[in-house]
Amino acid sequence: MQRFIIAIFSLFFVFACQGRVGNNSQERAPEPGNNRLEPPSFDADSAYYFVERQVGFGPRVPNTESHREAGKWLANTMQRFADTLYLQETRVRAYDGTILNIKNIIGVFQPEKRRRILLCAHWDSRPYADYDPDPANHYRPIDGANDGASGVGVLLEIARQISTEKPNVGIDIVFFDAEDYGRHRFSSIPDNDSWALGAQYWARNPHIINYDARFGILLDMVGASDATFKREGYSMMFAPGIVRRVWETAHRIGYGHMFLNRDGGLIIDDHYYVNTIRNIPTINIIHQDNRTSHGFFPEWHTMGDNMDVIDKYTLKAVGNTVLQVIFDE
Ligand code: AHN
Ligand code: ZN
Repeated sequence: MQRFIIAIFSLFFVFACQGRVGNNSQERAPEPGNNRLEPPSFDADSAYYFVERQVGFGPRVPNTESHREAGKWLANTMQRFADTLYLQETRVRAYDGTILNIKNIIGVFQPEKRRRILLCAHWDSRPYADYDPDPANHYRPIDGANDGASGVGVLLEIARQISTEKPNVGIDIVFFDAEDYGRHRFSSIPDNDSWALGAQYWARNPHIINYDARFGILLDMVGASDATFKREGYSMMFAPGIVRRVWETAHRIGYGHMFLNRDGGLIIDDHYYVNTIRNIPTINIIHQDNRTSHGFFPEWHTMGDNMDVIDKYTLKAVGNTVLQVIFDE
């Protein structure tokens, strides 16, 4: 840990504490240039373990002990793999007035590279199972094994892979906090940008001033069995070329049965704010399923979103696709 910089901002309801925690960058060989690289193979057992570890802390709801402990573990784990770790700690105001202590966790790989790709997922889990079939659960927090932990698990495994096998581009992995503190479905309070609070904060206050990337990929609900990914609406609006590239890559390496050439819905998620506030063309790989009323996987926002829904094959399909895309750069 060579450097530690703390900056304190104070906005309306927002304080910030931003720390650069550690730097393991070493001397490097000259830029490899444009040689085609073979991606490493994604280890689905390792990704599954990363999902299981997160869920083991309990629901990762801001302002709880489980959230704090999981946040520490995620930061430590990312620090083992990344060249530089940034922690962005702040307070945001939820739709119901609760002040949430949140932490965005950012791992930077090959910071010297100018061409960069952003990969992201949310690490918090929802405070309420408001779609649970049993009304007694409607105000209980969820494990969020798929909704939250799966995207982070896939990205931690990608982080582990690229710590030793380096692509031609720099990679920034951001774990956003407080994505899932959005308005309870039975609340009378209006929903004004109540989702993706960590992403909204980061988009206005990136870890590096004027941070930019060629494009971004958000992973959300990428671990359930029989997952299908449709072309999400805001991804098509802001980054249609990236959707095409990622879907073509998935088809090329054998996952065409999951990455469907069909249009899905418009989903307000972390990528919406990365696109609209930060102007980085960012897509969302998100499991959409027309067979449910809400359009997501059946256990979405229920107590059933636990380790039982996680399928290593889905983690592997998404992990290998994203690895292939970044190694094709
Ligand atoms: C809305 O339902 C508005 N957005 C869904 C975003 C989300 C929730 N992703 C995971 N959980
Ligand atoms: Zn959710």
